[in-house]
Amino acid sequence: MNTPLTTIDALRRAVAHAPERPFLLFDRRSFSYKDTAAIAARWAARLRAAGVERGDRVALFLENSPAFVTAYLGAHMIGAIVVLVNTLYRQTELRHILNDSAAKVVIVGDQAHADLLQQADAPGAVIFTSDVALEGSGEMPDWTLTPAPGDIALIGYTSGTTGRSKGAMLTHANLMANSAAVTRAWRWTEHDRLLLTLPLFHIHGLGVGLHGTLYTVSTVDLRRGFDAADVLDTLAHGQTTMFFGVPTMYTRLIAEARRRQSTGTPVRVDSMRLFVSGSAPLSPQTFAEFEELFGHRILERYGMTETIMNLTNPYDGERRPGTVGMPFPGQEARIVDVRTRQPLPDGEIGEIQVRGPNVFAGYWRNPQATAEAFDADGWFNTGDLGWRSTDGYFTITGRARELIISGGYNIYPREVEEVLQEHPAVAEAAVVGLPDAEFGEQVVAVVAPAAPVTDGLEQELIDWCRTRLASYKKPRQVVFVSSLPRNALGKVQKHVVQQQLTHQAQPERTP
Ligand code: MLC
Ligand code: AMP
Repeated sequence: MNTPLTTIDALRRAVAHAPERPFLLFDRRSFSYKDTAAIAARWAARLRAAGVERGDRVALFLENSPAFVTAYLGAHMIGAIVVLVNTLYRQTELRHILNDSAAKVVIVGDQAHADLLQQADAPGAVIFTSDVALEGSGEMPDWTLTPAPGDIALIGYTSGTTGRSKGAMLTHANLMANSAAVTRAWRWTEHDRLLLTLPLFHIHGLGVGLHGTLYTVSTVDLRRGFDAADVLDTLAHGQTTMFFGVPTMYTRLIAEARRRQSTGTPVRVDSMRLFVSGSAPLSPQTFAEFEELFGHRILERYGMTETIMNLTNPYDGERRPGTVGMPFPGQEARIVDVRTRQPLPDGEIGEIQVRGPNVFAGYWRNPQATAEAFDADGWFNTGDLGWRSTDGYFTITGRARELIISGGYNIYPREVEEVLQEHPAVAEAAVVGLPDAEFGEQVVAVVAPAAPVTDGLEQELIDWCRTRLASYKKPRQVVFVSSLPRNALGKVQKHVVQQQLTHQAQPERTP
């Protein structure tokens, strides 16, 4: 098989090679590569009828479904750029992302999501998934409109330090180079079956799970979401070979396996060859507990929206807990001093920089942010801190930017602070991440109120955030203080706030 340079090359190659092979399994339905191409072609025609042309943005505000996969490929068939939208996003995020990307069309699965767009006053013509029949027609697509490798395939919004998220532009060439590297490193072949419970609207589910499947012409068993019991039941059926997840999923799988064992139900994963974890740090304890219960050493890897996958533990060699391994084939990584930007020797902590054909084309309509993200030699500044061992394993130790990762979802404190500050009872607010057993980190808000605290204000502030932002960004706790600690320049000292909360300093109740 030749090497595909775009998602549509990959689809076309799969249809030529194995037209009847199942690409997608969903809700007891199977979609062959040929069916998928035919339905995608129908989406392409529907989008063209809506006036979408090459380079126009098509936003997918969709849950995991065959409609997501076929609309995604259909948009690519006519050279359109797909904008990924987390379905948990609410007014603030929707308004910004759809305005910033100037989406011509937004595809939704139901009226509730269309209503959310209307409430957010978001631009773009709304198309419902029910507009396009989910049946293969047997007719083959017109492949002549296919995109070029350098065309932008998708924009993934990644929260920015300023509170405004930035659109990372990934080209078809980025996506395919990354798939080539990932599938080679993990020995992914056409015989694999991936169980995918991650959302397709982020790079982990889409850029690794779906693209890897398409690239290898294998099969993906796609679910609406993650459910530990359902995953264990599926793995016991003996057809799945791979599972990719975030650390929260692994802690839930461990809990479910223990529950079953306590009732005498064995946990069977005989057909599995690979469990991968990423998007957030996997603790060595979870690694060890999983190995003990499942007999598999989880392969931890490290990636980001801007670069898809960067570093991976080896498939054959030692999978070292607490580390994220080495660069994928064809990619480079190094550690530089945070201030001097000079490369550091092994063992010293600095910022991780990466370079390779997987690295994105820049931020959408934001040349300044793009320029700041790269150095003169084309190294991308990841904003993550870490070190490299003498035998080449990278360990992530922290983040140069303020970022909370909860269950694999990123939360920028500034975005939540801005929303809190809009509430009349809030004089000032600081948002920090505290350790959380289930999600890794949890969002905590420290608020100096504008007037004495009234009963119910904590819940009111949580609800205030919940209606304006994705629900996972809402504070789990609100701590009231008389004022926030500031340095001589007047900047809030987040590390002091964090230390006080971690050491359980008794917060003041009234200012
Ligand atoms: C859901 N909730 C969360 C949460 N997920 N709260 C904090 N952190 C999270 N991650 C909240 C919801 O807001 C909701 O609150 C309640 O929990 C129930 O929602 P749910 O949808 O039923 O939750 P659940 O299905 O259990 O979700 C947990 C999860 C999910 C771990 C399965 O968070 C998930 O799929 N995470 C993966 C995210 C991901 O794909 N990240 C990759 C980004 S790409 P309420 O108030 O409504 O009850 C990337 C690059 C790379 O990072 O390297 O991969
Ligand atoms: P996103 O911006 O959503 O793409 O998230 C990317 C960020 O997730 C990275 O910059 C890291 O901070 C974090 N991340 C991804 N994988 C890992 C990992 N294996 N360990 C620690 N952090 C990770």
